Amino acid sequence: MNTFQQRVAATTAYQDSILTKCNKPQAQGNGIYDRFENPIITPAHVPLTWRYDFNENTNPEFMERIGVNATLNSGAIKFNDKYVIVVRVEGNDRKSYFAVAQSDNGVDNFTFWDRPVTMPETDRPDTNVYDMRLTRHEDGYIYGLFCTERKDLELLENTSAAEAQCGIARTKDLVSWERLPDLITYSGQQRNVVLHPEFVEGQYALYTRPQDGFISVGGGGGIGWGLSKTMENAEVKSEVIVDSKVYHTIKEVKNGQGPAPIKTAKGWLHLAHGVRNTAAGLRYVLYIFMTELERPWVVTHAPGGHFIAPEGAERVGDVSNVVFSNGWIADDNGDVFIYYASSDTRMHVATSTVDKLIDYVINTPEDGLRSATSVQAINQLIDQNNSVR
Ligand code: M1P
Repeated sequence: MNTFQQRVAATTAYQDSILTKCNKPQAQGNGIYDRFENPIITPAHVPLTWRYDFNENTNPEFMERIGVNATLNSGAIKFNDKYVIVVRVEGNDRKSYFAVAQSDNGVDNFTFWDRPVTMPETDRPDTNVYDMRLTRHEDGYIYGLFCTERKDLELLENTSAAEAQCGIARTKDLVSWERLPDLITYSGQQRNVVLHPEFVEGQYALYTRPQDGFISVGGGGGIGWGLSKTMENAEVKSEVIVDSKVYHTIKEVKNGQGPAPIKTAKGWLHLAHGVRNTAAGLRYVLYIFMTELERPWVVTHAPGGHFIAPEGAERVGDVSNVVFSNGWIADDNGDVFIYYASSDTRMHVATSTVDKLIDYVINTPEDGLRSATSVQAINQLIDQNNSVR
């Protein structure tokens, strides 16, 4: 075999070994959810035909031509009985694009569909698109809401000045996407916008994240809520804050809605990310809360602290000390698959059930916001335990 043939064989065999690897729950969980041993999607999962020129004449060394830097923040949906995620694939050129991958069991053997998503543009082309939230809406469409980033043209001399807004597309098959105009709000910028799956007061309902700048949410922030008469020209005229950022909590600096909430008998279950600052930079963790069924903008339960924080190898990557989720799937039998990215680098899954998550939101003490109240909560638990032991 010549170099080309050897490299094709070795590269293909390596990828096959990754694509067919089984995934098992980690040995010791916390009873709330199970983490899994292996990431579910990494750059090595991306099809070789997207990365390599397989023509021996033009690529005799079988060199990678188009590299993948990271596979992260993925939307998720059950589609044709498969666990389907719409992955944010980030190339070596720092541009992200969407690509669909599917698995039979939701925890391993994810394989990408034939091609990445061709996302139509508006008349203001996107520089970068990322972090799609999928919502199967009761109007019959699957919506993908994502961040569209463009250069801030008012600050041309600052090469980092950018503008984030909410891009909107819809589909029925996850292959052909109809791009709709970007969401209009009256906040400076938007990221982490999510469509609620049901009409509320006869209108489309959106979770927003108003922010003053591209990175900083400024003085306001929090997970917002607003209504729009249409998605063809979506406009949220006023936003109320559902869940604020709070001093000395896991969401002191900013927060954002994760995927669309899951409807349960007790209320809407929400997964979100909270951000705080540290000497080592921002730390992103996931948390859960519940809102009223009839008024999804009213919080009923807010367990204190994080639900999932970066652990072990998850702590290191392109943007270290980050976990981020914009996709989860609730099966009809109550199983829940939580898809999360670690350190803006690779995708993982954790599994739980709707019942466990309801138990968690109802029975985890709220953040009392002071060290003394944390100790009170522990003492109350010890007292309860002493009475039953
Ligand atoms: O780098 C961590 C995350 O930062 C942003 O999230 P947020 O807007 O809440 O700060 C996003 O760019 C997200 O993609 C990224 O994972």
